[in-house]
Amino acid sequence: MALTVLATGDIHIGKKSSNIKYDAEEAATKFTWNKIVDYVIKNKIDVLALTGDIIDQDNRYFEAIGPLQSGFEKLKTHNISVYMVAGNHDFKVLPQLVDSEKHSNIHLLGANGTWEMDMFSKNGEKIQFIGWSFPKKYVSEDPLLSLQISDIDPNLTTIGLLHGDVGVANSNYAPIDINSFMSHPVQAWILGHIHKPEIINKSEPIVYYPGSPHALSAKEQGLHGPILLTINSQTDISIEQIPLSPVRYDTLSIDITDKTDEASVRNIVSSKLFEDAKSKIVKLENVSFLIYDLILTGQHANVNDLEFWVSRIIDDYDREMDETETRIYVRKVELDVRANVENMAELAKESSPAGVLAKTIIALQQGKTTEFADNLLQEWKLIRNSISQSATYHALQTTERFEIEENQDSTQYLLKECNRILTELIGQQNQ
Ligand SMILES: [Mn+2]
Repeated sequence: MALTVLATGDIHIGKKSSNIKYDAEEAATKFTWNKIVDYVIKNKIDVLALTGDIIDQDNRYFEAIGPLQSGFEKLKTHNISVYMVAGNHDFKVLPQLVDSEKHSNIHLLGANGTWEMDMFSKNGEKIQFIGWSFPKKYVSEDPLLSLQISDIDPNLTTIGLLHGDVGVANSNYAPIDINSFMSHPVQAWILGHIHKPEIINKSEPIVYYPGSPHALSAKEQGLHGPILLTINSQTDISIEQIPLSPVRYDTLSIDITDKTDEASVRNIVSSKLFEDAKSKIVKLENVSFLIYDLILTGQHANVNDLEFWVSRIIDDYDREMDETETRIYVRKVELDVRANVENMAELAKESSPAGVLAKTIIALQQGKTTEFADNLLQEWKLIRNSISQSATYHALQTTERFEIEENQDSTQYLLKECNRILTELIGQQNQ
């Protein structure tokens, strides 16, 4: 008989998803924690594995511990084991909770930053869980460098639980060298810290970020949910993502070329949104809120009108899918429209503002530049540097996947803005 492990991390119980229009219980991450517990019980899963940042010790701590403890109790009643490690957000509180609980089914591995192994066995089948927990908020050494457990049996399945930052050498959140995973007798590494689900290595060993099971903001797009490991043998482990997040964020691009009045813009937006949601319907069973960022592309003659129409889409669009009772609405609309100019090259010869813009657009599209663009980029760099060095942002200087936009992004941004302003200029001329 195969053993089953449901694995997840970064639940951040105590937090809520942003941009939820309604006062709904589904917005809170404790809702998803309860769903995970129910899923494990209903499907008779053998082990729940948690990879850290389960609760947020700085954020509504007292709101978080109640649901966590009652979940643990429910799991104990059903004789389900929990193996977990602490992350940078719960390094202090998780060991305290487990200690005071004295639940024989709950195992916190590697407290104080020391690797630890604990054996799970059921009907003669065994899994060795190894893990390392954050001992403090910031850790700048690779935890895998200190991994040495002498009593691992290489003939049994071993699963490693770890919270940290794979491939970010200067991270303050446990930088992990991807090559270090290979040099240990571990068949599957399940990680925490990164909220986007990501397969780092498919096999030998499996290295996997399940991601946050509950999408917290528009930065966490697409499908979210825990992963289910089915361990048929030491060399045969299958993985499946279980979409449990009640909130889903997505981005959709819509071409609005030739849609010159408000009604036709609304119609195309409305039908494309619904079409996209329909195409995901099998994945929407547990999704209560599907929240879109729209990007409108194509050619348009009047940005001012378009901006106004778009603001009404954000306010008004709200639709429920009958099949899944999913509410669909729009969080944000970005305009990425090109000016409706018949001959750009001809316009670029003019010395008028429209001509300068046209010349710059052509140059940027060809990977070149103009004096106008150079001056703007120079100015942008000065402002960016003064902002990033400002004392206000010193506290934010972490490596938690925080990167300042580089040149390519600034060129793209400039191109977009040139198109936008040119569209507006041309629109005014035509009025
Ligand atoms: Mn973390």
